[in-house]
Amino acid sequence: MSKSILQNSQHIRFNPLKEEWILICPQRIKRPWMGKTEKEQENRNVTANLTNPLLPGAIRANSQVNEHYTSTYIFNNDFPAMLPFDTLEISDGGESKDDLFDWERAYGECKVMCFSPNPEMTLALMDLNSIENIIIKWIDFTKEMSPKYTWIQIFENKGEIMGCSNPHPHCQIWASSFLPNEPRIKDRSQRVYFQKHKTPLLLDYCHRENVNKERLIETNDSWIIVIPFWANWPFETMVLPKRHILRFSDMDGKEIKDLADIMKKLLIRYDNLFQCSFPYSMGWHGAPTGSKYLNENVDHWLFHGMYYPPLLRSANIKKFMVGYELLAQVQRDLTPEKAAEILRLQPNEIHYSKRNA
Ligand code: H2U
Repeated sequence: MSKSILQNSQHIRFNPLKEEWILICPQRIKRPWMGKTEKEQENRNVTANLTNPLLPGAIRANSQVNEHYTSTYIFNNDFPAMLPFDTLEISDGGESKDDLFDWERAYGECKVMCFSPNPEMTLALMDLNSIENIIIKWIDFTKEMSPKYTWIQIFENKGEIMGCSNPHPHCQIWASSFLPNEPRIKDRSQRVYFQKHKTPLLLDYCHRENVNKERLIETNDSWIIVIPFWANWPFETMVLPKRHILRFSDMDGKEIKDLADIMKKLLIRYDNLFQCSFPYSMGWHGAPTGSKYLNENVDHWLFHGMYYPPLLRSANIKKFMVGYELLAQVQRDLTPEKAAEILRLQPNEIHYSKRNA
């Protein structure tokens, strides 16, 4: 691979996981920006805001009252994106297999999980035991739901810029009877790679990135974090296990502790980068579940996490996925290697807000 071409000249790169190409144009980063800037910092001070429905004891939109929780708290989303299974009996079953108008009902369960009773807390500022506790809840929850659902998507939208409706620290869990697009494509690409190489695509990728180090941000005994070679978003990262873990449920105690540690380090680097509470969407992907996938060989899968932050040049200039991205394919100007270099320069232990404490 010519390092010089990849850093200095226009080229396209292939994402083998999603079977798509990305255009990289490093010289465009120098172009002047007179477009939209975001407002500096969202106001995280929501403690006194009694209308916050995620607070302990708060009354939610459907008039239910939250428990007076002291660590994490899970409740059913009052505006679920999917139909509960018990509506199956009363449904007309009316699905269609028409080639042009194909559709079926969307069954599933949607939950909201508060990370902390403190509305100003973020994962970057949380102590390691609390992060570990969140990971354990994610594991317990996926174990409980996986016999019933094909896909369990845990995701966190952080920051107004990412469409998050409430700054109170929380994530969502959407369990569905169907396999959504992203994991459906990843299932196919990893299966094809496994058939050809007899090893999992992402485990091979993890080992190559761990040796190469150019895109490596963090590493510990159990995990690495890289900016993928094919990353779409400027500071997008991927969390990969060093061992062949298929799903959340495969992690041992040491891997859980190491995951909490590496997540916190990444999030401190993110916040330090533009000295703001860094916005992102993040989530986890492992082998699909439900009776079909739990009973078949899914060794082509590797459990992994993704962070998609929208910011590009500063706390108030974001990357837009518009014209060429919508009509042709994603393009980026900051190379993944340069973005990794910039993130590695940030401290990963001390959060900028604690520097003078
Ligand atoms: P986001 O901030 O990522 O949108 O997640 C908050 C979720 O919380 C959202 O899906 C739910 C919304 O439907 N919610 C309730 O279920 N009840 C409420 O009273 C407020 C918000």
